[in-house]
Amino acid sequence: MELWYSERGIVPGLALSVEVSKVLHEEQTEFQHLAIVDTPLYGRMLWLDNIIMTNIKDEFVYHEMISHVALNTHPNPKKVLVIGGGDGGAIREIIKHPSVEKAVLVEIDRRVVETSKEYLPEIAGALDDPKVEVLYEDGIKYAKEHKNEFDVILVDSTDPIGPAVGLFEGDFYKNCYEALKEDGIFVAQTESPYYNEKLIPKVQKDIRSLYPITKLYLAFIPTYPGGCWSFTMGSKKHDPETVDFSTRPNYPARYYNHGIHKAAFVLPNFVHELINK
Ligand code: AAT
Repeated sequence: MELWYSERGIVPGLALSVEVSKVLHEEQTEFQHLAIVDTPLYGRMLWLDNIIMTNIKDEFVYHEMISHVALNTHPNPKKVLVIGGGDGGAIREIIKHPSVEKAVLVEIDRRVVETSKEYLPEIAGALDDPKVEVLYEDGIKYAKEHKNEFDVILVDSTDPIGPAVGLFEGDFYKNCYEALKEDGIFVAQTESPYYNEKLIPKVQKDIRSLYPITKLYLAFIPTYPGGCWSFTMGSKKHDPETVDFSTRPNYPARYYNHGIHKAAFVLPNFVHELINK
């Protein structure tokens, strides 16, 4: 008997289906339905509420691109905050930067972290690094309670449903702005330009109202709807498009390089239109 898992409902009219060879773990946590499955195509996968979060085959694209663009734009990032991202992939990338002294992960669902450590050590392995602090609380509340503290804030959130709705709202963005230092940089995953025609311009507007430098950049992720994925950056001082790469660290990466960093800001016309709506 073949078993297939389908991501359905988040983009109306679309199903993203993957053959599953083995279901390793399923539970209803306090916040969401969590599943870990093995698949022939993507290797091990983490699903939340029947939506694909990450998998062994393509996770490097998302985790490198949510992290390294901001971390190389900032000349000396020391303290970094990740909101969401309980699988630990963004944290693994952040601590590759030698200037980083502390990375704080604020994940609402403890079970995502615990399960990722157990079943996805390739992704979650860095969560035990001494530079990393893992807190189990709502990122919306955490951002409100911290001022002038971080060089970089990354929002590695689920889609704008359930506990993540507030992570796409103006008040949260304002609190993140205030939690950043005077030359801080903010990045949020902002979904697919094909299917989120309302969300992307709304986030652009919110971020533009706060930061002098606001940009959208893209990466290609086969397991997220549309395959073409967007990240929105707000920067108080440093322009991601004029980075002096000769002063930036070298570290191993599979997707990110300096050419990709520059190219990611080159947008197709329809995406330009979307962000200027
Ligand atoms: N690294 C890719 C995986 C994710 S998971 C996003 C995480 O955000 C989940 O573990 C979820 O529990 C957490 N989260 C949701 N809301 C909050 C909140 N309010 N505070 C803190 N953490 C939160 C991203 C996948 C993107 C999927 C694209 N389709």
